[in-house]
Formats: sequence, structure tokens, C-alpha cells
Amino acid sequence: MARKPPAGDPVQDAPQVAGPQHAAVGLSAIGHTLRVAQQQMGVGRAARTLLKVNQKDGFDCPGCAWPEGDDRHVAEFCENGAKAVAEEATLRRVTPDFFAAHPLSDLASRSGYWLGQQGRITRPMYLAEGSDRYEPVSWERAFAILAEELGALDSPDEALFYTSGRTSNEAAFLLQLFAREFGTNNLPDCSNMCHESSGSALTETIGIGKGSVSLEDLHQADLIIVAGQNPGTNHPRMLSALEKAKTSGARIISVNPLPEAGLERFKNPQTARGILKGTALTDLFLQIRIGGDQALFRLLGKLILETEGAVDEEFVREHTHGFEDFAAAARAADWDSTLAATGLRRDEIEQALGMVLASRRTVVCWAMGLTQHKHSVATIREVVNFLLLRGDIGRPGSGVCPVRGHSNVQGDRTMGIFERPSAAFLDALGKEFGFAPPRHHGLDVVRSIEALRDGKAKVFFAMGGNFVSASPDTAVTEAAMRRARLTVHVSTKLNRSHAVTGRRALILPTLGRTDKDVQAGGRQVVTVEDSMGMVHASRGNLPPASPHLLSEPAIVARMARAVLGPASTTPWEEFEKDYGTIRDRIARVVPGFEDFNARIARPGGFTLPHAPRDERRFPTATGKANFTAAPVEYPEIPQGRLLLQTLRSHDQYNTTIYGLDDRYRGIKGGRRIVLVNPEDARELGLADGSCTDLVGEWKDGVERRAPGFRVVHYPTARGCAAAYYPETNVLVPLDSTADTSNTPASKSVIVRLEQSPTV
Ligand SMILES: Nc1nc2c(c(=O)[nH]1)N[C@H]1C(S)=C(S)[C@@H](COP(=O)(O)OP(=O)(O)OC[C@H]3O[C@@H](n4cnc5c(=O)[nH]c(N)nc54)[C@H](O)[C@@H]3O)O[C@H]1N2
Ligand SMILES: Nc1nc2c(c(=O)[nH]1)N[C@H]1C(S)=C(S)[C@@H](COP(=O)(O)OP(=O)(O)OC[C@H]3O[C@@H](n4cnc5c(=O)[nH]c(N)nc54)[C@H](O)[C@@H]3O)O[C@H]1N2
Ligand SMILES: [Mo]
Repeated sequence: MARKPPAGDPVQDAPQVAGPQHAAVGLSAIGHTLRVAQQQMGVGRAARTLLKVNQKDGFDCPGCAWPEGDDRHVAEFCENGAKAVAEEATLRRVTPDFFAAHPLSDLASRSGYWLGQQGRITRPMYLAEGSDRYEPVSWERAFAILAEELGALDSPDEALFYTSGRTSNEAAFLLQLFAREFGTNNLPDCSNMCHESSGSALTETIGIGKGSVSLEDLHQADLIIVAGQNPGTNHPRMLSALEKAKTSGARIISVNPLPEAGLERFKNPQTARGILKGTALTDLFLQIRIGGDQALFRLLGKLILETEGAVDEEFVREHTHGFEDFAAAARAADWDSTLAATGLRRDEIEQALGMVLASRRTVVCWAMGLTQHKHSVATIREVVNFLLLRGDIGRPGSGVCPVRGHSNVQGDRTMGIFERPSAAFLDALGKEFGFAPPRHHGLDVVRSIEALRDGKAKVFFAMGGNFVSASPDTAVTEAAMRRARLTVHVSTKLNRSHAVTGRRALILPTLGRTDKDVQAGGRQVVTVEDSMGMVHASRGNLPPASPHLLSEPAIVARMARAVLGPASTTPWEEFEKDYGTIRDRIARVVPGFEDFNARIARPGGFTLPHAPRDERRFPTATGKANFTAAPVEYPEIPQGRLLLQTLRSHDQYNTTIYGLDDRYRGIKGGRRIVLVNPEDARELGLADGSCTDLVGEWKDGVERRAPGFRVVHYPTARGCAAAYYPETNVLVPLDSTADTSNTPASKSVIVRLEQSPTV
């Protein structure tokens, strides 16, 4: 029974505004879950599928990367996980007839929401040069086209292989192996736009670019600081962990320019108390100005230094390096500039300090609110300084907790999806497969766009994702993509990247997490790594969306055979038949995966080693945890302008739009809204409900305009504004990126608001 696609585009974008809510989840979330699941899947399929989410014999939720605990509920998912599952397990289908009816120009005129709602792609499709329509193509011909275009390049570095973070460990390992046998390290990934700043900062300071806490640590913490993260929407299962910590006496400080409902109160639908009353989560809300976090943590560092007995001197002496330089910089911090940078009051910071000093075990959690600024790497290093002072790394109940986004984004990096791989990784890979991997670094996302723009890259291949919508500077990115000779997308669902193509284009439809994966060697499982370094198996249980789909590992294996031919001695056919043979190789190349196949057979999987967490050993250049002393930065907001952050609504998964509501923020029926502090709005003459264009201001003088946004008076921090991504990506300049990590600064965009006639 195929479900009907929704009515045609353009989507009515007529937002209604009711004001922010003060609690998250509860029974209404269950109602939303069931409605969405039923619309996409029907009742029986919805129940069968949702009961397998995150179970030990089921599949890993394709939503976020939050880990599962040991004691699992029958329904171990959240509203937004259910939406992610429903989007994938939908009964709607995109067939060759659909492409016959919708030429490229038509697809390019549709919203991302409409494209996504059409359903699962069922056949490989090819757009020939000069044609305005995708046509069905056989898999053999598709791989032949790839081989022809890759073979025609002057250098392997003219090819780009992008990965989005849903890709399994097995597929990711094969893709990086293929790219390197082909001869390039051009392996940009969504991480470049996401937690790259965390990876850069943590690798330098603690020696490993991953978080140092387990769920158990969170449950045991005395103090949890949640900075720049909206877990009620983006990691709803984290609320259960915060609730558990609170029940054991933890206190929570939220640092955010927005009051986010999920951090105020959690109504746990699994308990009677939760349904009725809920648990208050945040004890202290620091409503910080966008970009003020480095200044805040630096001042806290100074205040800790000035408090008798507050520094863990033994830890600092035994395990750290660079303390003196840091202490000198911290002592120079002053109240006035910190209050200006943060927009906070002195008594609020003093209250935070009191809570910090009262805690023996502190965890700092963060996400995109810290990673997507010019000074993000410095900000996260400052978080590390703060924790090091109190000895809060490598001790139970404390540590760094960068909360990852995509469900396997951390695993993809572990598997070698990285444009700047370590020499040790390349040595192991080359030795195992008998070839000489390229040693020069490849291109990240921003540099890939520049290479396409400048005609230096000619073939773009994406393992999932929606590159043109997720990337910054939409107009520049789209023009760059159109210059490619060939663009290839391995995808489950349609998105804008299929409509903005190179001269030739391929869509290669693939299995998702929920689909049963049967190969010549029998039924397969894949593996993923969560945000806390736990690796476990994932098995889909639904019949695939179409008999013509290939799995991601099969697509890479066949591409490799077509492109590399007999020159490659890698057993690609074996890999495709039995993913266990891929895991045997991963076990020999990637540290921590010894005995991989045996260990994933155990329910719940296994935890990867993490030297700082496990042994207080810091594999950095100095052999110690490094204090750093970067100058404090924060964005200056020119007169009459606002600092815009681009963020997620409750009804989206990155560029996949599930619906037009943002329930917890009280927005309904539209996405073109901009949240502005009422005082700022008054000063700027922006009435609530009026219509405005957002105009980006950047040093290159280019005018970047996002037209037609409804002004919403909202309690965000002074000088700040917020609007949804990806509609606002057009405003983020390609060269406005974080120092060191090169992550687009999509949370710090200077804008002016220009009244426009209509919404
Ligand atoms: N349902 C759902 N789940 C998701 C996703 C999704 O789109 N939908 N996306 C997944 C992915 S890939 C990721 S990376 C994560 C993203 O998870 P989040 O990082 O929670 O996502 P954002 O919506 O970008 O929210 C950023 C938060 O940081 C705050 N913030 C912005 N600027 C600053 C600042 O300068 N300082 C501080 N302290 N706070 C700031 C914002 O107000 C907001 O609360 O979620 C993952 N999970
Ligand atoms: N302005 C602004 N820009 C941002 C951000 C922001 O906060 N503000 N956030 C950034 C962040 S944190 C991230 S992670 C990126 C996200 O960037 P991406 O990961 O590139 O984008 P997604 O929207 O997650 O990709 C969705 C597409 O993935 C495909 N897909 C889904 N499941 C599967 C699967 O199992 N296999 C395959 N092969 N394909 C699948 C579908 O076709 C779907 O349309 O965006 C970044 N861009
Ligand atoms: Mo992300």
C-alpha cells in the first residue's frame, strides 16, 4: 500500500507564534510520534519498526549519536528518533515515473521539505550531459560512468569523496580505502561542519579528539554544565541521563542565548511522575551572548585560581603542561570585559562559581553552540583548561562531553574518513593492503567547495548527506557544484543535492539502517560507534524499499572494482559478500578493534579505549594534558546589527524537514522566522509579526540576502538573533570559518534586518 505524497509545492510558510514552552517531551510528544509514524508507515509497520530501535537485537536509531544505557526500555527511542525512523521506513516511493514527470528544472524549484516527502528512491538514475531529466540506469552502466570520469582526471586529487555521518563503520572503512587506493585523501565529511572544532581542540589538549565520559560518569556527576546545546530537540534521550543525574543530586548549569524548554523541565514519558509533573533540570541558566563562552570559562578559570585550595595541584603537577602560561593569561581576565563579552551579570557568574567550587565531579557537555564560531577551537580549549584546573578529566563522574550529531559520525572518523589522516593510520592501512597511500593532506568541506569553484576538482561523490544544502554560502556552493563534470549521490531520499548537479549526475539508491541487508554470504549486520565510544551492531529488519537497492558497502566495493580494476589486490568481492571480512581487516588496521567480530556478537557491543579516561594518560606531543593560553575573543556586533545563529527547529533532521512546527519554541506552520530580543526589536523598529529580509554583512562586501522572514519577539540574549538552517545558509560566507578547524562559523553571522513588504 503506497502512501500518497503530500500536496504540491510551494509549501505554505505562514508561521503562527504562541511563545516558548517550559517543559519538554511528556505525553504530547508520544502523540506526535505516533502521528508521524502512522502517516509515513501505517500502524502495523510503525509498531514493528519502532520496537526494534536501539534494542540489542535491533538497529541503531538513525537519529542522533547519544548512547544507549544497559537497562533498556521496550520503547528505547524518542519523538525525534521516531521521526528519523519514519522518514526512512516510509512507504512512499520515488520511482522512474516520478523522474519522468519532474524534469530537473522542476526539482530545482521545489523546497527541501517537498523533495524529502516524496519517499524512498527505488532505482539508480542517470542525468546525461545536456539532459533535463534523470533516467533509469543499470548499476553496471552507473559504475562504468564513474570509472570513465574518474579515469579521465589529470590527478586523483581532482576527485572528492564526501561522507555524511550515518554511514556504517564497514562502508566508511571501504570508502576511505578505495579513495586512498585511487590516490587521494580528499575525504571531506559532515564533521568538518560539525564537531571538527571539538576534535581539533581535544586532540591538541588531551591527545584524543573524542569525549572522555560514559553515561555512568554523567549519572555520577555533581555538576553538569550544558553549553551550546539543545538536547530537548536534538538529543532527547540525553534528558533521561540528566534526569538520572539530578535524582542522584547533581546540579545543572545551562549556558545558552536561548531558554530551551528541554533544559528547563523534562517530562519523562516512561514514568508516572514524569507524565504528571516532570523534573526540573536547570538550576542556573546563564543566558550568554552568542560567542561569549570563551570569556566566561576564562574568568571562571581566574576565579578558581584565586580561591584557596580550589586547584587540584597534584593533578596539575603530575599530568599537565603549560600551567604557568595559562595562569598568567587567566589572571589578566577582568570582570568588565567578561561582562561585555557574555552579557551576563556579575552575580550570575559568582553563583556559577559557587556551584563549580561545590562540585567534586564536573562534566561539560556541548554541541554546535560552541563549535561553529571563529574562535571555537580556542573556546573548547578553554573548557579543557577549566576542567584541568580541578582535575576533572580521567576521574569518574567528570570530563569532556562533546555531544555528537549524526549517529555514526564519530565512527566514520575512527574508520579513517579524514582528509588529514595520521601517518600511523596510513602506515597500517598500506601495510595491510599492500599499497602506498597518498601522504599529502586532502581537502575538507570548505576547501572542496573552493576547489570545485576554481575548477580544480571535477568529480564529486557523496556517501549520503545533502552537501549543497548543508554547506555554507549556498549561492557559491551551488555554482561550484554545477561546474563539476560528474556528481554522484548515494542516497536514500531525494534532496536538493540531486537537483543541483554537475554536467552529468548519478543517484545511487541505497539501504538505510532499518532495511534488512542480505548479501551472497547471508544476512549482514553493520556497526556504529556512539558519542561515548561504544561500538555495537545494527541490524535492519524491514524488507528493502526496492529490490534494486544496493547496500553502501556493496556500492563502494563495486565502484572500486570498476575503477581500480585488477590493479587492486584488495578482495572487494569478498568484502561485499560478507561484512565480517571487512571487520577482520578493521581489526588489523584500527587500534581498539582487536577481535572485532567476536566482540560485537556480545549484546551491547564494546567500548573503545580512551587513554585520558581510562588511565589518565595523555597521548599529546608533550605527553601531558596541555593547558593553552589563547587570547580571549568574542564577536563584536556593530551598531544597528544583530548576531545571527543558524539552528535547528524541532521538526527537522539537519536538511531533512519533517514538518513546519517548532513546538517547544511555540512556532507553528512555518520556518521563515527570525527570533529577536524584544528590546533590540524595539530599538531597530521591528514590530512582532513584521516582515524582514536578513542581509549578511561580511568583509568581502558581497550582499548575501535571505528574504521574507517574520520577526518573532523572543527572549534570546541581547544583540542576538536566531533563524533556521538550511534556509539561512545563504548568509554564511564560505571564508567565515573557525581558526584551525575551518568549520563554517554558522553560529556567528552579522546581519542587518531590512523591512520588506510581505511575508
Ligand atoms: N531531531 C534532530 N536531532 C539531531 C539533529 C537534527 O537536526 N534534528 N542534528 C544532529 C546533528 S548532525 C547535530 S551536530 C546535533 C546538533 O545539536 P545542537 O548543537 O543542539 O543543535 P543546534 O540547533 O544547532 O543548537 C545549538 C544550540 O546552541 C545554542 N547556541 C548558539 N550559539 C551559542 C553560543 O555562542 N554559546 C552558547 N553557549 N550557546 C549557543 C543555541 O541557542 C542552541 O540551543 O544534533 C543531532 N541530532
Ligand atoms: N547554517 C548551518 N549549516 C549547517 C549546520 C548548522 O547548524 N547551521 N550544521 C552542520 C552540521 S552539524 C552537519 S552534521 C551538516 C549535515 O550535513 P549532511 O550530513 O550532509 O546533511 P543531512 O541533512 O544530514 O543529509 C540528509 C540526506 O542524507 C541521505 N541519507 C539519509 N540516510 C541515509 C543513509 O542511511 N545512507 C545514505 N547513503 N544516505 C542517507 C538522505 O538522502 C538525506 O536527504 O550540516 C551542517 N550545516
Ligand atoms: Mo552535525
